[in-house]
Amino acid sequence: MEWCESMPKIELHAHLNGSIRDSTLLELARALGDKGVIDFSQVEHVILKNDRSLSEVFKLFDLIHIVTTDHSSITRITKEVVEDFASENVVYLELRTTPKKNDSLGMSKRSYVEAVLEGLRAVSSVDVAFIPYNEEPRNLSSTLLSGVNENCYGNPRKRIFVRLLLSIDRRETTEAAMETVMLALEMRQFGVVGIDLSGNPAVGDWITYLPALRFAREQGLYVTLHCGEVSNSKEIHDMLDFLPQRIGHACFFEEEHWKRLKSSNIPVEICLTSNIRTLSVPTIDAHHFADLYKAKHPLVLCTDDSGVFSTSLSNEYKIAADSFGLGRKQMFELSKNAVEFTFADNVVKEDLRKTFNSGAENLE
Ligand code: 6MZ
Repeated sequence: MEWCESMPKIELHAHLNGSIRDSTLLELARALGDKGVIDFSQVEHVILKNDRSLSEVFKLFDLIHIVTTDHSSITRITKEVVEDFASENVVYLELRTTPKKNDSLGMSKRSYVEAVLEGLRAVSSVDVAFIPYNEEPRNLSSTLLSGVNENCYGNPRKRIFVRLLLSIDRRETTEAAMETVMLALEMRQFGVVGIDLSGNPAVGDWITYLPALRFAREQGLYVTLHCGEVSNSKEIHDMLDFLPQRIGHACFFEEEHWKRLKSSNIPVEICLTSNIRTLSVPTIDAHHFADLYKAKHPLVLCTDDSGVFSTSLSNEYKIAADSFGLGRKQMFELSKNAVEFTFADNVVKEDLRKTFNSGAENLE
C-alpha cells in the first residue's frame, strides 16, 4: 500500500452528497429513470462528465439532490462514504451535509439528519465512534475509546471517529438557517459539533446567515465558512472579522485578507483537486497551499467532494507531496497537526494523538 494510503489521516471538509460513489449515483439515477421520474439518458453523461466549472458543479448538485434525497438513499450514502474514508485510513472524519426538507417525501430537516445517523449505525466494516464521550453510556464508551478493538481472530479492527457538521446553503433564508442551527443544538448528543456555510458562492448575501451563525457560536457550536471561493473582497473581509474556527478554500484572497488570516491563525481547509477542477485556482503551482505551508499557517488537506471530483484523501496527500516537493515525514506531520483543528472534544483528540504517535514510530 502506498504511504499516503497507509498513513492515518484526518478529513475535515467533506460534503456528504459530494462524496457519493459514482456507481451509487448511477444506480440511483437509473432506478429513478425506470420509474419515469427522470430521463436517465439525459442524466448519465452529466454524471460521468469529468471537467466542470464551479457553476456546472452546482448544477450537478441539483441533479444529485433529486436522485439522492430520500431517507433510505441518504442512509446508504452515509454508510458508504464512511466506509470509503475508513478504508483509506481516515481515522477521524468530520462529515458535513445540508439538512433538507421535502414534504412530498415526508422529509423534514430532522428526519434527514436521522437518516444520516442511521447510516452511521449501519456501517459494519469498521467500528464507528460518533457519540461524544460525555453522552456515551459507560460500557460503550470504554469499548469505543479504549484504542483498537480486537475481533475474534485477533486482528485489529479499523476504527473511525465521525462527527457531523450541519450546512447552511447560501440559497436559504435567515429563518431556514436558524432552523438548521436549532437542529444542530438538539443533535449535539449524536455527534453534531458545528455549522458550515456552503453552497454556490455566487448566490446569497452574508448578512442573511449572520444571525444564525452568531447564535450557533453563542451556543457553543463550532463554525466553519466557505470563504473566498469566488472574488468578493467585502464578504471575505466580513467573514474573517467574524473569526470562524476554520475556513474552507481561501482562493480569492487579496493582500489585506492574507494579513488578517495569518494574524488570526484561523486554520484553512485546503481542497487542491476541487480548486483546480473548478478553476478557482489556475494551476497547482499557483495554489496558496505553498505560501501558507511555508508560513507555517494551520492547514488541513481535504477532499471537498471526493465523488464529484473523483479523488480521495490519499490522492490529495500524494498531489501535495508531488507538487510541493514534500517528503513522507512532512506529510505525516501535516496530517498529525490536523488533530488540533478538529472540532472534537479533548478525549477524542488525545486518542488521535496516540494513534499518530504510534504511527510515527512506524515511520522511523
Ligand atoms: C460550496 C459546496 C461545494 O450538503 O447535500 N458544496 N459548497 N463550494 C463547494 N465547492 C465545490 N461542494 C459542495 O452536499 C452537497 C452540497 O454541499 C455544498 C453545496 O451546497 C452542495 O449542494 P450535501 O450533503
